[in-house]
Formats: sequence, C-alpha cells, structure tokens
Amino acid sequence: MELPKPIYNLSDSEIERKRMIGSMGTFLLKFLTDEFIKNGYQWIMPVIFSKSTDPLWPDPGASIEKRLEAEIYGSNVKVTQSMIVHKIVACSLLYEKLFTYSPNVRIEKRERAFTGIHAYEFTQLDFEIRDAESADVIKFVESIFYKLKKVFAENYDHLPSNLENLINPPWKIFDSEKLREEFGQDWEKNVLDLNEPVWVVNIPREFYDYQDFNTGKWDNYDLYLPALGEVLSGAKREFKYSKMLEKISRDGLKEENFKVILNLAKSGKIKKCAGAGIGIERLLKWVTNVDHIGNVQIFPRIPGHVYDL
Ligand code: ASN
Repeated sequence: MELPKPIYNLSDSEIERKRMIGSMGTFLLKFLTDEFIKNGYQWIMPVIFSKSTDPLWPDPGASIEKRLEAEIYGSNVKVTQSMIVHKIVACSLLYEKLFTYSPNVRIEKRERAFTGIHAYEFTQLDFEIRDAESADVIKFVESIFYKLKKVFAENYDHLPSNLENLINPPWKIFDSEKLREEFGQDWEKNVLDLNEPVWVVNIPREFYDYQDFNTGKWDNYDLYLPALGEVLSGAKREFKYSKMLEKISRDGLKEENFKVILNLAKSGKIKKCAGAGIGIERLLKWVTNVDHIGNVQIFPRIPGHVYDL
C-alpha cells in the first residue's frame, strides 16, 4: 500500500479519480443527512475546543499517542476526540434526537499509518436518541445502511462492489467476550471473514457506555463491515451519577474533566439515551473501495505523516 498523496501532488488521472470519490462522498453525505432529518433528528453544529472531551480510555482499540490541549482566554481546553459528552448533555436537555458531523482529532500511534483505516483527523456522524435502547439504534442503522445499497443501485451504473455485502437485516450479533474466548486477541479477522455486516456487543470500555454492575456486561455495540473493520461504535448510556463516578475513578480519569455531565447526572438531569457514531471517511473508503482512508480525504491525515496542507 502506498501513502496517499495530497491533491497538489496528484497526476491528472489521479485528480480525476479523486473527483469521482468526492462526488460519491457528496451523494453519501446528502443521503445520510436526509435520512436523519426525515427521521426527526435535529442537526447540531460541532465543537472543537472544550473543557470536556471523550477520554477514549479505557478502550481495547485505542492507540492515542498524545491528547491535545490548548489555552484560550485563560482556560485550558481539550481538542475534541469525540462529542460524546456534548451529545449526551444536549440529548438530555434539548433535543430527543440529534446528530452532528463532528471533526474528531485523534493522534493515533504512527504505526497505524498503513492500517488503511486510521486518520488523525476524521469526521464522525454522531447521533443520540433519548429513551432509546440499543436494539432501537441497531434497527435504525441497519435500515439506513440497507437503504444506502438501494439508492446507490438506483443512482449509479454499477453498484459499488462492497455494497453487495449489505445483506438483508437483521445482521448477526456476536458477544466480544465469547469471540475473545474462541479466537483470542485476533478475533476481528474471523468476524471480517464472514463477508457480511456483523455487530459486536458487550465491549468493556469508557464510563459513558452502560454497564450492568450485577452481571458486568456492557450494553454497547460496534458495527463491522467486511473488508473494512469497525465503521460505527455506540451504546446505551450510563445515566446514574454513582455509577459514572465509580467508573471514572476505576479508569483513573480526572473527575474535574467531566464536571458538567457528573453534576447533571447528580441532579437526575441526564436522561436514558442511546446512540452511535459513524466514521464518515471509513464508510466512504468502503463504498469507493480505495485502499487507504487518506485517499478519500482531500487533505490526507495519516498517522505519523504531516503534509503541508
Ligand atoms: N461516537 C461514539 C459513541 O456514540 C463514541 C466515540 O466516538 N468514542 O458511542
């Protein structure tokens, strides 16, 4: 696999290819935006700097080399790693259903340069639904992805080959604990070999995902696409103050970084909700079948490789 080139170094034919990928991206974004709006979601704008962001810890898939902070107006702020805290707060206080296209900055370890699916800046279509259960989110996502196949078939001469794998839902669901027992650390390979979309549930990770303290099980889910890997990650959310606090301390995180969500939870204002985030560039990479995620970015953001633009 070659490193993706920035647009100012592309040949004429490569520019042409980039244009085609870009127009498929426009089609994809329009489709997704229309679906969310049609389904009653409010569209909120993203934030970049905040006192609270996703800790991305603990997470079995995390590989963050450095977390970025800045000083503005005398306050220390973090650069958004995901808008999870903001969307849970906005969903609890403001909108029953919301979505955003949120720039996420994750300084991934440089050895991830050639995984083909990691970028140090990407866009998440992050959404949240009040009073929803995991099954509601799973059903909604399956219906959207299945429809995606239909609209591409209707609007393009040839259905992009990867989309053929979007079989009729419901899709298979595997428990991450069982996958680990059966296949060990390398379980992802076995899931991807199935050549169909697959849900993986019960993944031990960040405090904001719901965990049943009696059974230890997590009520969360990731969606894996064949020949890609994880394209979506989400959960039913933790809303109880005491559990949030216990998990934050268990994870070695600083309480002060989550002051607002903790205070709201303490006064019972964090509502039961569930949601997820779709990696837009990953999804476009999959639809267009390019080898590296940087090839769907106009300005590639590849771990360990900082270009002039
Ligand atoms: N967007 C994810 C979620 O909804 C969180 C993340 O990006 N880490 O759970």
